[in-house]
Amino acid sequence: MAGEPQADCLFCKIVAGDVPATVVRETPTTVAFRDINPQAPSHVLVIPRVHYPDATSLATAEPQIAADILREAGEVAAQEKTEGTGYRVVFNTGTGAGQTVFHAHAHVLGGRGLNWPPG
Ligand code: DGP
Repeated sequence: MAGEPQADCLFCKIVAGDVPATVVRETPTTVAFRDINPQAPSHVLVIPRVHYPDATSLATAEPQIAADILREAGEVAAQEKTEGTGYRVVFNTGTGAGQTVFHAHAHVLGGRGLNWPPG
């Protein structure tokens, strides 16, 4: 059923506590944890507890939880003290855009100057 945990999903396992992660914030609908391969001094992933394969499918089915992800991205940035340098929220969507884990997630990057356009 839509939103249900998927047995073969890494991020569902992190939500369940079956795979360890360095969790920095939790809410009833979201979990935020440090990326295993950080691309900036602060690199945190914010994910919904429910399983949708990407941000667009999450926003279509559960718009309030998609909004929760964006609000939490800002809370993470504040907690990580990246306001001074700014921060970036990224939703890689599709393999061509670099998505490798097909459970919706926001990358929250900060702690250094961030170039535009990204690679
Ligand atoms: P993306 O490429 O946009 O699908 O981002 C997936 C991110 O997930 C990538 O930056 C690396 C991160 N990642 C992959 N496996 C693990 C893991 O086991 N633990 C943590 N904390 N992050 C992971």
